[in-house]
Amino acid sequence: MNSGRRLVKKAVMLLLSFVMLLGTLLGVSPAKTEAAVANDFQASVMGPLTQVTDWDAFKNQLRTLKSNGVYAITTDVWWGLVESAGDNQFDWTYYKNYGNAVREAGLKWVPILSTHKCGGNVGDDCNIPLPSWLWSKGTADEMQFKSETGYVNNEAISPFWSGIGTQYSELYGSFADNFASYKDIIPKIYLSGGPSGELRFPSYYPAAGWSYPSRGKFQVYTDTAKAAFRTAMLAKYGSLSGVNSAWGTALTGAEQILPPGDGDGFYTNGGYTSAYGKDFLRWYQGVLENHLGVIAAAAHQKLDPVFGVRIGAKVSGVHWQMTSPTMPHSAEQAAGYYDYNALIQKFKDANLDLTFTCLEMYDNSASPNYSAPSTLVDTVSSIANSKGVRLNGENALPASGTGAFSKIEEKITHFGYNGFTLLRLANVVNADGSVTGEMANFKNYVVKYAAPVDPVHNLVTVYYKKGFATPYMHYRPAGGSWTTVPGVKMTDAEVQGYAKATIDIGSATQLEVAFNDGAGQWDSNATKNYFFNVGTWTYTPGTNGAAGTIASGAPSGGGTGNSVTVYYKKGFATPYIHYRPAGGSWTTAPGVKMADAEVQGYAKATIDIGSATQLEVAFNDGAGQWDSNATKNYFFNVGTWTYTPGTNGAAGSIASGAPSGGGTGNSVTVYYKKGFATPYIHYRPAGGSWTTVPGVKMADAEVQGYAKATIDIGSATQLEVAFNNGAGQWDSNATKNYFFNVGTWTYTPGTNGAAGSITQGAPQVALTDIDPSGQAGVLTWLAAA
Ligand SMILES: [Ca+2]
Repeated sequence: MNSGRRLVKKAVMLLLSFVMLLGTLLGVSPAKTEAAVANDFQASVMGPLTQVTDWDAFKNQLRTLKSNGVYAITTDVWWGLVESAGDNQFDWTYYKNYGNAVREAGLKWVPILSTHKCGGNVGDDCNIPLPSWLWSKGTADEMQFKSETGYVNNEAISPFWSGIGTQYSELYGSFADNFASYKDIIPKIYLSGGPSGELRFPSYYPAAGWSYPSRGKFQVYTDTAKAAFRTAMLAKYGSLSGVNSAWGTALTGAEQILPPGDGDGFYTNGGYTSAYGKDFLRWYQGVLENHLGVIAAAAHQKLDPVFGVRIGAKVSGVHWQMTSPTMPHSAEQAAGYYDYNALIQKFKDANLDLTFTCLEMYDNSASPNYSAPSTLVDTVSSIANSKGVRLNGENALPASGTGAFSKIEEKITHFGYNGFTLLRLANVVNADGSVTGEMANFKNYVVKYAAPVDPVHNLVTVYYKKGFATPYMHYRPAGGSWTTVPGVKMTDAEVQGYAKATIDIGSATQLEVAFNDGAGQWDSNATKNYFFNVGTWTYTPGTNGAAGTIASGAPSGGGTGNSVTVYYKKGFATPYIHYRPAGGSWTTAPGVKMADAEVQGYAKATIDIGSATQLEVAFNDGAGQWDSNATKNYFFNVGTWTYTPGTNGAAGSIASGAPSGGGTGNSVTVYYKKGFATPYIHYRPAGGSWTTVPGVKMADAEVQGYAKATIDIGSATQLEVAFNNGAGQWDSNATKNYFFNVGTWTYTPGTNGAAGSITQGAPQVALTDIDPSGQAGVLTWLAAA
């Protein structure tokens, strides 16, 4: 017995050393010479499973997370809540309230698109089944799991049901449609791959009679599942005789190709080491791999164009029975984990991040648990490192004390984790918003590794309807200090009859205002201050000293009118757009200079045409040279368009939408925090050719203090970059290139030649300080005031 255990352990060690050796030989492993997390590491916390009812108390808890350095809260977005009324009848109200609360607290929000049931598993304190209408879409045999002992489980839809891709795709698509305006707070999205949100079979379900540390049950005993196994084996070996020959069996009919009839015996009689056993276990895991491919494809199609963030899925840490002398790895195998190398390769192929759990646990290899979670975390993390799969960690059970948290620290630093998500909010924050005794451990062992996040810049824009001819705004961020009376003079707005100011209130969430004329006369007889939440508002004074009123949004005729965005493919190096709204007045020639677009090689302008429905345009170079020999004006409907000039004075062409960056391939957007005043990006798609030094000059981003480039890398999945100033000076003493996966990233140079850091997503500045004319933004005005 003992020697058997040692052998298994030895085999695991050998596998480990082999994986590490392989990584070293191939030079692909980000294995660290010194222990370190990844440079974009962030610490997050899981939200409660139960629904929030007291939003103010919840926001208090979130602010406590924020003030303790936590980056994001992860939230199960329950399918059974949002699509319960009927197929494609979505109600996202609750989660919009949730996103608003997260935004107000200054945190990021990581939604988990939870296509599994809430309730029935370890730690579940909720009961949200899947939408009931779902079960009429197919038969129970297709849609549910059935175990060795005949237990039917509906925690998640069986991967064998052919309708799963459609339903998931509809859910993902509706989420994207409804949460596009929350893009600024969503740095990552998780998919649920099965029960408890994990890519696995429901093999260890208490309601089915399972208790720790028993191995669990195989789950492929519906007719649909058995038929799939039969079909796969006949396809693999060509015929029944081929199957018999491979397995050393004498089956007389294909219907005899079956999953193990006696799960315990499959192990105790050694069947799991037979050709049949290996084929079965490989196929069983393959069902999960295929499922992961289906949901990843749907998610990338629906979510990538809207959010452009990393998508992740979760593998369960099935750590018991690993070293059992009679049933080694039987619990993992019933869950669907037979070959972690192949499983993690599927994450790589599907372009998904991997979340793995039980980072807080210690090995306890004694009978009857045969539990080796720490060894398991090492195995899975090493494989992910060697493949370049990004890792996020979780604890399996509520973490308590320095033992658990220091174990987490050991794992995240040894394997360069990109994130850690603590289970769960109540573990570190009390209901009243105060911290629990575990918060200090969480900070000391985990949060302290988080990459610094740029300070929050909440912006409030106030339009003031005149009223005072030269209005002043005396203000303070809620809880902050007042300006000196009379405050700041408001500037004339782009809408006739209004003045306007945009105020950066930092991490505050409200602006308190008293309006005056700069000469001692106050609004509403000086009896009232006004409060504005983050966002854009229009204030109309009352008459005869009465209190004024506040409406949401810009005044009509301003930002709420019809809008046309035109991308101009250069063409003229500094193009101008001379225009009028259909039926309206022309700009004075040459019109407005177009700003550089976020896509290389394009300029861009967004024009408010009020209630008009078309924009008429003539392009020119600002110096008397007109497009298409000045023979033609162009008409753009409301929306976004890309204009490409003709050659030799011929008329240009108009395509719907923004430019793709020059192709239909994968796209990487990099924000560069200045740093070099005029940064250049020298790059190549992974495995491809470098640009000619110094590379491409980065355009100013729509966010103050940043430059930006969007690069099409075709079918490559990574962009390799070296930054420089276009004049021979390179970032980080020219010692380091940077790698960016598909998506949007923000790069911050290091100081004194040190390497820079990369964080996911656009910079954390609200995007309202955009100025399409390319002139100074409102923040500049603030600085001058
Ligand atoms: Ca649907």
